[in-house]
Amino acid sequence: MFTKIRSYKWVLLAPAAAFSLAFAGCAGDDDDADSGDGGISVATIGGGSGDTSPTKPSGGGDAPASETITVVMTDNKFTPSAIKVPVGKKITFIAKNEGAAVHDMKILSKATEGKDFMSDALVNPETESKFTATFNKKGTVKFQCDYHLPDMVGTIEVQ
Ligand SMILES: [Cu+2]
Repeated sequence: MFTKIRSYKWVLLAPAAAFSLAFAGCAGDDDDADSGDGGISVATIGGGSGDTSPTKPSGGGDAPASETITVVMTDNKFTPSAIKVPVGKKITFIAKNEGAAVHDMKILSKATEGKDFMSDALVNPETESKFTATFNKKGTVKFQCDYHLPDMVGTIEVQ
């Protein structure tokens, strides 16, 4: 019984020893004692297992499901006035009034999306209005403030 266990251990160890000897023989003619064992395979294994951790932070949860775009309204313009959005993605617009006058933000999307998306009809100074829009057709859609045409306009490029 005892001898069986010992011989079994040797069976396990023997191939490893043979491999490292063979590897040492290939690696160098003179200093195989140093380079033969020399952490090459160990380093590779360590690096491999380390690769799994960076994927977790970049996974980023539910952020890709929707996008929030803040549009600042002053007297009398939108910032930004040229917006790009991905097609089919739910966009939350925050129309933020940082001007002294009343503004609104109306997206003229009725022709392509079946309806216009818009903020509250009256967005008072120092307030904001939040609304959502999903654009299912690629192209360029205009938006405007109904009170300050033709100055206060912008475009949304759906791509
Ligand atoms: Cu306005």
